Amino acid sequence: MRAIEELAVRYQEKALALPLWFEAGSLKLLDQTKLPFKEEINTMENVEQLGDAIRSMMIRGSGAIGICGVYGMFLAAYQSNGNPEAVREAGVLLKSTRPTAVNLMKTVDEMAAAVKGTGSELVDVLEAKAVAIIDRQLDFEYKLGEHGASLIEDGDTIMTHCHSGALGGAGYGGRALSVIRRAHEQGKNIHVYTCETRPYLQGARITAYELKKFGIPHTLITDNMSGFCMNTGRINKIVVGSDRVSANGDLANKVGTYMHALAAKEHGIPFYTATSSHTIDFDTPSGDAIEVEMRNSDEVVQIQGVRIAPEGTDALYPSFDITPSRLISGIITEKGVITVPFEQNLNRLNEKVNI
Ligand code: RI2
Repeated sequence: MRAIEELAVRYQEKALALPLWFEAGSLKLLDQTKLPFKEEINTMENVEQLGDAIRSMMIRGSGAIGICGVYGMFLAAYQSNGNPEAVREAGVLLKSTRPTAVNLMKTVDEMAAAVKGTGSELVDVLEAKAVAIIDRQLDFEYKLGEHGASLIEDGDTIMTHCHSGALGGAGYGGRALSVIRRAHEQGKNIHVYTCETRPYLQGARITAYELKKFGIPHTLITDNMSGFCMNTGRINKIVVGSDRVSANGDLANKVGTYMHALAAKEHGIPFYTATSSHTIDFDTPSGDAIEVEMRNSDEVVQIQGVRIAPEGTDALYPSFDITPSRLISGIITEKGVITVPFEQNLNRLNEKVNI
C-alpha cells in the first residue's frame, strides 16, 4: 500500500471525518451535497472530475478544498506516470474552481514548488509532499482547537455560521468546530447555535450533522434569528471559520458573517474567527482586495431544487462577505490567538513562522 493510502487508513482508525482520500488509483469523497440524508461516496477518476466536484460544492470549506489541491496535484502526477506538464495543468484547473478561499491556491503552489524530476521520482516526491501537507493541516486543527478552547468557558453558548468543521478540513474539526470539539472534550458544558446558512444550508445540513456526531448539544436557527438570540442573552460567544484573512485582519467568510459580527459588536459579544496561518494572505492588504465569488442565483430562488420565488424573480448570490477587523475580537490560529493591533501582530506571526 502506498503511503498516501496508508494516510487514509491511519485517519479512519482515529475516527476522523475524512472529506477526501486516495484509494486504488483514484480519489474518493463524501458528497457533501447529499448530507445529512445520505452518506454517499463518489469516485473522482481524474482532476477534471475533482474540479467539477469543487465547483458544485460536493466538497467545500476552505480547508477541504486546500486538501483537494494536494490530492489533485498528486493524482495528476500518478495518472500521467510522472509528467510535470500534466501536474502544471492540474494546478491551473484546480485554482480556477473557486476564487475566494486562499488555501487551495497555496496548496497547489506548494505542491507545484515540490515538483522534481519525471516518472516515478516525480510521483514519489509529490506523494511525500501530499502526506506532509495533510498531516500538517490535521496537526494545525488540533493546535488551533487547543488555543481556541482556552477562550471557551463552562456554560458558554457559542454561535457559528456556515460549516467550518471536520469535513471542511482535514478531519478533526476543521477550524471553528476544532475549537468547539476541543472545549467539549475538555468537559466544558457548552451549547452551540448553528445558523442555517442560506442559501446552501451548510449550517443546517453539515454543521448540525457533525455536532450530532460529536455529541455536542446544539440548536439550529435561521440566519435572521442571530440578532434576536444575541439580544435575548442566548449567545455569548461567536466562532466562525474564514476563507481568507487579509494582511490587516479583515476576513472573508460565508455571506451573513458580516451581519452577525455587526450585531455582536452592538451586544458586546466576542467574535472570533478560527483559522490556520495558511488562510492568512499577506499578499492581500485588506478585505476590499478579496475577490468575492458570485454563484448562480438559481441557488437563491430554489431550496434543494424546490422553487421558492415566482418565475422571473431576479436574485443575487454573493457566496461570501467581508468582515472588517474592527469587528473581530481575535483570530485563532495554530500558533495562538492574534488580537489587536491585527496588522502588526499578524506580521509578527509571519516573521516568526515560515508561513
Ligand atoms: P474553513 C465555507 O465556504 C464557509 O465560508 C465556511 O465558513 C468556510 O468555508 C470555512 O472554511 P463554502 O466552501 O475555515 O461552503 O472551515 O462556500 O476551512
